[in-house]
Amino acid sequence: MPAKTDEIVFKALDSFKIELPSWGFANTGTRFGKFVQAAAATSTEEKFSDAGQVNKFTGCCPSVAVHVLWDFPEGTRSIGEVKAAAEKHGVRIGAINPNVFQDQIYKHGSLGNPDPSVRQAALQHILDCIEIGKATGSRDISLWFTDGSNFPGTANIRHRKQWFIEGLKAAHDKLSANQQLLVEYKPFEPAFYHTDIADWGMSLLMSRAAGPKAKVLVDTGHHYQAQNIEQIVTWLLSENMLGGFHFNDRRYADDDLTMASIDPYQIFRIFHEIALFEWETGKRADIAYMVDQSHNLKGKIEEMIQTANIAQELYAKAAIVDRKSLAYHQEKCNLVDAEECLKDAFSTDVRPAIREWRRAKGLAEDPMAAFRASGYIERATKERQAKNLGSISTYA
Ligand code: RM4
Ligand code: MN
Ligand code: MN
Repeated sequence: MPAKTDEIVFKALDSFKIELPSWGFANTGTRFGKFVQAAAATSTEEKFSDAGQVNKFTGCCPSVAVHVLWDFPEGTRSIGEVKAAAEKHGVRIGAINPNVFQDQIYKHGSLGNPDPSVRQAALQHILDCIEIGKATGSRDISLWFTDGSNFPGTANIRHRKQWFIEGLKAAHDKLSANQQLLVEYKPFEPAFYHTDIADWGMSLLMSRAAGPKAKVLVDTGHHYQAQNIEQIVTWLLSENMLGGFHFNDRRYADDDLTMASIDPYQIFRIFHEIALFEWETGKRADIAYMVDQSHNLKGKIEEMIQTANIAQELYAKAAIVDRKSLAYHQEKCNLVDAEECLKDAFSTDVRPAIREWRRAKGLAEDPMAAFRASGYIERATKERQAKNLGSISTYA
C-alpha cells in the first residue's frame, strides 16, 4: 500500500470514534424467547465494565450510550452512582436515551398521546433526561418514540403531529448551550399502521420545529427495503441536519444485526458520502456515530469488538477514495470510471494499515485475539452466571 494511503488511513482512524450502547451488553432476545448468556452484564456497572473492555482493545469506543429506564433505576437519583461506575471502568457516558415506551401509561403513545396527562408525563421524563445529560456532561439526548397506531381511523394523525411539535419544543427549551436533541425515525414496529415519526422527512420537520439544537438521527435499520440511505445522509448533511447514526445491519426489518454483516458496501457508501462532504466543504461533519444492536446469539463483547473493527475498516476504506478523480469523472459523466473509483477503495485491503495504526497507538494488533487471551470472559462467566441463569432476563 503506498505510504500516502497509509497516512490517510492513520488520519482517518485518529478522528474516528464510535459509541457503544449499554443495552448491547445485557441479555436480550426476540419476542419469542431469550437465550441467556452466562457472561452477560447484569447491572449498569457491568455494562460499563464490558464496554471498557471493547475500548481497551479497539481504542475507538470511549463512550457508552445509556437508556435511562434501564441504566438509571432511580432516575435522577442514580446519577452519582452511574457516573462513578463509568469512571471506574474508563468510559464516558454518551447519549442519554429517554424511555417513553415501556410504562403502562404509554399504551397509546407518549408525546402523541391524546391524554394530556400522559403527554405531560412523557415530557417530564425527557426533561429529567436532559437534567441527567447536564450532570453527566452528555451532549446528546437521543429520542426514539414508539408512538403510532395499529388500525386505520383510530388516531388523529394531524393532532398527534402537533402534540409532538409542542412536546419537542418544550424539551428543546430546557437544553443547555452544549446539548442537542437527536430525533430518530422508524417506519414501523411496534406500531404497524402509522408511526408518528416514520421517516427522515418527518424527523427533519420535527427537528426544525423543535428548534436549532435538534437534528435527525439515522438508524440504518429503520428504513423500508431498498431505500437509498446514503442519499438521505447527503441531503441531511447539505441541510446541516445530520445529528448522528445508530449503526446495525438488517436483511428484513429492524433486525439489529452486526454492523456491515449483511451489506458492508452500504456502510461504506454512507461513510463515503460523509468523507466527500468533508472534502468538498473543508469542514468536519459533527456527527455522533453510535452502535445500536441487539446481540442475541453471539458473545456480546466479541460482537462489539467485531463491530468496532468493521466500522474502522469501512471508515478507512471510505477515506482513501480518490475524490479528485471521482469529481473529475462525475463532471465528465464517465460512469464506469466514477464507479470504479468507489470500488477501488472498497476493494483495498486496509487491514495492514489498521494493524500498523494499532501498533503505533500501543494497542493489540488483533483486538479480538487479545480480548480472548485476557481471560475476562471466563472471569465474567464465573461472577455472573448464577445471576444470569437464575433470573428471567429483561431487555435492560
Ligand atoms: C429501537 C430504536 C432505538 C433503541 C431501541 C432499543 O428500535 O432503534 O434507538 O433505543 O430500539
Ligand atoms: Mn436506534
Ligand atoms: Mn431499532
